[in-house]
Amino acid sequence: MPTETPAGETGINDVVSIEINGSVGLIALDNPPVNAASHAIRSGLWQAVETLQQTDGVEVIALYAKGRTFIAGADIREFGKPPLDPWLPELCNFIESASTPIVCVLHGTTLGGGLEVAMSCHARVALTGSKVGLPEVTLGILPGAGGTQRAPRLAGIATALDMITSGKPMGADEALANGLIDRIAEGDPRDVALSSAKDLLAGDLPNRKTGDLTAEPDPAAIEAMRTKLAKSQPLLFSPHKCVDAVEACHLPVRDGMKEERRLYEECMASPQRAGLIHAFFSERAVTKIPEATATAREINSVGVIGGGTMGSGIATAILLAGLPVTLTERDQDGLDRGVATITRNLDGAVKRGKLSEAGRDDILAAKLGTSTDLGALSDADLVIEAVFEDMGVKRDIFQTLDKVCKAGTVLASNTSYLDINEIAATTSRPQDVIGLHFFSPAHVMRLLEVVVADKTGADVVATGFALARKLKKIAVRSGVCDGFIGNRIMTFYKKAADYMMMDGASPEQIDTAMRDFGFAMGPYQVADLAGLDISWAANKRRAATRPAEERYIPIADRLCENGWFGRKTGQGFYIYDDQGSRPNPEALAIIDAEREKAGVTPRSFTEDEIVSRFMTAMISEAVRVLEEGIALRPIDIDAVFLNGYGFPRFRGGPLHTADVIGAGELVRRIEEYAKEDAYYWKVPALLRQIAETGGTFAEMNAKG
Ligand code: 3H9
Repeated sequence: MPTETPAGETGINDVVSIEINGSVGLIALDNPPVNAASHAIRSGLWQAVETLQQTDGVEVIALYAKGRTFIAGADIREFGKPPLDPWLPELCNFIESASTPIVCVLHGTTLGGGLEVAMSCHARVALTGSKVGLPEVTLGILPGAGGTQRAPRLAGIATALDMITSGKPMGADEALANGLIDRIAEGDPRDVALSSAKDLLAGDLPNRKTGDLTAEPDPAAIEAMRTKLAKSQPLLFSPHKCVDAVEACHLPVRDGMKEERRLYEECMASPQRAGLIHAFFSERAVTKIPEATATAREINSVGVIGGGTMGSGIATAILLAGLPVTLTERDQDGLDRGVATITRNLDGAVKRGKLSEAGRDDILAAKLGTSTDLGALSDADLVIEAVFEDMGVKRDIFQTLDKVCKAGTVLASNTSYLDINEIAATTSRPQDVIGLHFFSPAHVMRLLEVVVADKTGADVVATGFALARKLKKIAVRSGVCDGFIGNRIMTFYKKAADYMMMDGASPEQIDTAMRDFGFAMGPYQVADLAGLDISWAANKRRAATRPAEERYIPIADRLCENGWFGRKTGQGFYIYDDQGSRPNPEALAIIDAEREKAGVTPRSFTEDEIVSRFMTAMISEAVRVLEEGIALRPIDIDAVFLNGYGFPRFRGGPLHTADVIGAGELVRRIEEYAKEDAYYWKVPALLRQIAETGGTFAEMNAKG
């Protein structure tokens, strides 16, 4: 049914319109925010091509999109729902077989199904600065609308394999060099569509059906990719299927697409697909917070207090985002160390191609200031304190900041555990005080916990989220508790690991089991990396309030008493030297001695039991964090673990995993484990309720 559209355009439906301009039939797509190929886009586009093909005088069709991008992919929100005709593969084949030549104009990010539509057109023009890619693999699937068949025909098998198995987009220049597009142009999508259509008609642009081309056979590239993936991604499902699909490109295009469809369906049915798509939406949903409508304060200058690893990493992240930073330390030595760390971090960014040498020199010369006086921060819009975890020291700093900073400065603490309410109460402006908890290395890790205290102003919360956007980080809102969302849950599940270690599992066995589950590192590798002295300090702080019923495992403390703090001292649970790392026999001897002292007869653990206890502990504390309102929704917890704790992305996060295991099974496990330790293993009320009502955490997410 045609709808109202701007002059000259006829609406095919709400999101697709056509316009006749001489011999050119223009098709415009308008489906904000990213022109996803929804059912309306697919059916509208089909109808638009059909209409224009049958329109007298139209000799060429040009397809473009309005808004910020050409089609950024199939509409992921439709996945899992009953498919509605026309399917994207059919639409692509229909476009390719059109009797009237079709050119498309790409701008923004033409991804997945968007690039598949483009590759089905007879010519492609991309606007300067645009990107193209086939990121399906990051969602646990493969390009399912001919992408695995047409990309190798245009770009060659080796390039197609790289782009499809990595999911990484490429710039227009690279796409042109690889043959994925035919031209780069400047201008407005509609204007370029019009001029490109005329060029296609005049023979100034190639007019080809991609499916008619053949891809040069390259069995070596296929084998090399299989070998690489077997090593680098042994746990993932879809990258391997991507290779199988590309291998079918020697078949006629329609036959190859049948094989592609079969493999696509296998990926769609895989639980990894559900986990990866959950991860994608979680990372976007976390920005939906109660303070989202408040206006963020403007941040043009930042002060960072503390030049240790954390403070220097935070300063680096902010400098890389283009903001000036004043770093303060207690003395010149501290400042020198901080500047040296920042310089090393920036050198690393240059090496990784994230920054030019001139850019680094400019940052060091013009953007980074230093001082040993907190008074130097009087004019900063935001100050982030990153000194060691001592409430007394933090109080002194915030009292001074209260005196020296201008009105309206956002005063943030990077504390990992301490009470932001208590810190805020030391100032006369608690509304300006917030927790900004970065993860080390702060210029690399994507997570930022924005910790909202009782009196934090809504605009200050919005400022934390705006800062995260500027730093390209994922901000998650957390309430105040010991350790906030992430460290609180980690402290709890780390105990489950320690109990298994005490009862008979070795640290290496536990680490291996969790790596096989998909974690980047096991808990003892993480502890060694973070520094055992850090948790030792926290253990001492908590000792006075530790309930008598709690089973306490002092093994890591014993290691620290020997001066073994993990990686930084060359040994902890593992030994670190030129040959890499290996289990520390002296740590194993300490474990044996502690077992004997406690009268524990070690027993054996299977990998399944280790994973089960570890994950059940993680999930039960995650549910308590949710019950107490520390996290807004299950997805906030999932986003924290995916981005700050190396949680396997294909498993979607702890509470997505809880849905996979099932609340009933989790309750059963906790009750079983509680027979040995009823203090540690308790069923959270919310988990029991979900188990009894047959609900899921996904339903809680959907309610928001
Ligand atoms: C595919 O194509 C399969 C085919 O091969 C086969 C089919 C048979 N669908 O990221 P942003 C939403 S699979 C639905 O914040 P940015 C997103 O949730 C697809 N919704 O913006 C958010 O919504 P909200 C392959 C989508 O500018 C809003 O758009 N394509 C989709 O930072 C803005 O997103 C991909 O994997 C979608 N496809 O980044 C591309 N994409 O405002 C996935 C986005 O309600 N998308 N939304 O939270 C991206 O990588 C980024 O969104 C993009 C824009 C780079 C496009």
